[in-house]
Amino acid sequence: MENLISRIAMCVERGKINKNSPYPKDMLGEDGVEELVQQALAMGIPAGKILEEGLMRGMSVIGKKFSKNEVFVPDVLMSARAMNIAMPYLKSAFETGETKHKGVFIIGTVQGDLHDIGKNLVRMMMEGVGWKVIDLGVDTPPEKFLQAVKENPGAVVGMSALLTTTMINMGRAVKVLKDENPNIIIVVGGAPLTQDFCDKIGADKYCPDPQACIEYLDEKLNLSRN
Ligand code: B1M
Repeated sequence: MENLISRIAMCVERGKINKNSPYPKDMLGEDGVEELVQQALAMGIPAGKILEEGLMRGMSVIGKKFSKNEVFVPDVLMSARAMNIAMPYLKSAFETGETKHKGVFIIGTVQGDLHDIGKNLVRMMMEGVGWKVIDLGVDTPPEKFLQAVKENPGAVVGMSALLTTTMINMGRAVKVLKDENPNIIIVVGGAPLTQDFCDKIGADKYCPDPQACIEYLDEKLNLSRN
């Protein structure tokens, strides 16, 4: 079992998407993330373990290498694609089968920012615990968040930012939303954020990971007892 999890981590790190993927060349014809994740689920390995100890561990390794200029943008993109291919399989494993939604959760990566792996994880986990999620994608301008809220009164908004340069756009989006909807709940996340930054831009809660988001909203909206 540990071997399988380590292979998943290695395939994410190397950007090996699936068996048919021609990259990387030295792994031609070998199983990739898509096959290994399905095998792990079939063996009964919990989706959370596959996510944290396999996929996210591989992403963290490539992330550190990227920081040290040991790999380049295309390598990281391949890893991101390898990680994303696993999401639909994990999503169905996380699904609770609950039919009544907890509410509507609108999520997007803020304007100027193209990172979507963290956002996709939050989306998947929120759906898994029963939220109806509207995903606005990446590079989301404040007006797009506003429009989605108009179409879904009472929705909670989640924003993700991975760059110090795009955090400022998160502040703008929060202001636009709160000016028109003072009672709206906005949760924010992404590696460079802090609770202090969240307080400064007037969002409601900084969530370091998807679980924090789930727990905060359960408590705030008294949902865990429903
Ligand atoms: Co980018 N990138 N990147 N990148 N990239 C970082 C973020 C960086 C830290 C790497 C580095 O230099 N050390 C750095 C930012 C530096 C900074 O601002 N301080 C950086 C840079 C500089 C850039 C470019 C500018 C590089 C360039 O072009 N020269 C460029 C910017 C493009 C743009 O957005 N306009 C760029 C591009 C890319 C790729 C396209 C190659 C690719 C993104 C692919 C994709 O997302 N589809 C990429 C990647 C993959 C990374 C790293 C390696 C990994 C990010 C990631 O997906 N992590 C990253 C380095 C690193 O983090 N070590 C890096 C895994 C993911 C699960 O974690 O997103 O943090 P994360 O999400 C977590 C939590 O933060 C939280 O939950 C998740 C699970 O725990 N979370 C939330 C996230 N959002 C949340 C929302 C919530 C709640 C929790 O509520 C709503």
